Amino acid sequence: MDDTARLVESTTSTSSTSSLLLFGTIFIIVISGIVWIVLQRQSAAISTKSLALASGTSVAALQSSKKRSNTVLITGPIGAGKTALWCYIRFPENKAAPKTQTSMAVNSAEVKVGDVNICLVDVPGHQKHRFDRDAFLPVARGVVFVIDSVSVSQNLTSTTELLYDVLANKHVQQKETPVLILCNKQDDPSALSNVRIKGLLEEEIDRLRASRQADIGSLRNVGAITGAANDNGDDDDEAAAEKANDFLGYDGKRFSFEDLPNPVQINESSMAMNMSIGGMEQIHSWIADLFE
Ligand SMILES: Nc1nc2c(ncn2[C@@H]2O[C@H](COP(=O)(O)OP(=O)(O)OP(=O)(O)O)[C@@H](O)[C@H]2O)c(=O)[nH]1
Ligand SMILES: *[C@@H]1O[C@H](CO)[C@@H](O)[C@H](O)[C@H]1NC(C)=O
Ligand SMILES: *[C@@H]1O[C@H](CO)[C@@H](O)[C@H](O)[C@H]1NC(C)=O
Ligand SMILES: *[C@@H]1O[C@H](CO)[C@@H](O)[C@H](O)[C@H]1NC(C)=O
Ligand SMILES: [Mg+2]
Repeated sequence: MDDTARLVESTTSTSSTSSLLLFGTIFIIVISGIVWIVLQRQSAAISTKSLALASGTSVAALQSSKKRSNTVLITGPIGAGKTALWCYIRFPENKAAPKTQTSMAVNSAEVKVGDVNICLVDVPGHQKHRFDRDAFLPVARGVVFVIDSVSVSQNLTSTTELLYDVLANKHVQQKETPVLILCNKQDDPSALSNVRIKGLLEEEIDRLRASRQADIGSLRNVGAITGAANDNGDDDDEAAAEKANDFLGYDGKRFSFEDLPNPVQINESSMAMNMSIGGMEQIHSWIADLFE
């Protein structure tokens, strides 16, 4: 009897020790999570501030809800023609796109398109500006993703990764933000058509989403073995985990843009000529549709 009682007692104390350990571990994980979130917030805040300064707008103005609903964001890879498009919409009287150079800062301006006033934002394609892009995605009413139709097949993976980040963004998904993919530089004879580029992008997204799923699977295994106190590349792991959570389309079905909750339109454009390719009318009517 006594033995049994002692046995019971020792079992209880072992289980309370292990539950203490468990709580300790959970506590550490939660604290590191909070620290990570605070750090992320800070870097986002800093980049919002710097982009506001760069474009001559105050942070408060950028964050006001009125502006928010009017924002049309232009994004995409380096050299695709984002700044050319921004200039084209902003200065419609110019019949030829200006010679532009790689942008170092965000361009932002109030522009009247048809009957509506929009806040048109052009975020540079360089990877260091991804925080600027992520600061504008939650407030964007629509996103124009500009692609260089000439070099797209050589740069397919990097271009598709950028597009994936936009389409899988949780704000874009929740708000079902319309996305216009512009296959630009159609004046170039070696440019691929929008139909061809759509096929390439769908194929590549199909591949990317599978590898992102595989990444999160292996991350979970690594996490289980090494625990939370893994300080090499925690940020990257977290970023990868966030990306991998957003699986685009349906599992087991080949990816198609039509499977997304938000409307995605893929059109052709050229900034080099007088928009005779029909790009500008499409862009204007797509913008007008955002405000209906
Ligand atoms: N042929 C041709 N060239 C274009 C077209 N649009 C832009 N360009 C040229 O492509 C180059 C890059 O254009 P930008 O508008 O500066 O590219 P961007 O997307 O703003 O690039 P980043 O600011 O580096 O992210 C410039 O030399 C433009 O003149 C186009 O439709 N056709
Ligand atoms: C796209 O490809 C060209 C040539 O293949 C290369 O010079 C350029 O850096 C690439 N751009 C991006 C954004 O990867
Ligand atoms: C623009 O894109 C839409 C949807 O992707 C398509 O139906 C339409 O035909 C395109 N317009 C042109 C001129 O290619
Ligand atoms: C450009 O288009 C406008 C109409 O949108 C037209 O009046 C003008 O003549 C065109 N210019 C050239 C050089 O094609
Ligand atoms: Mg630019």
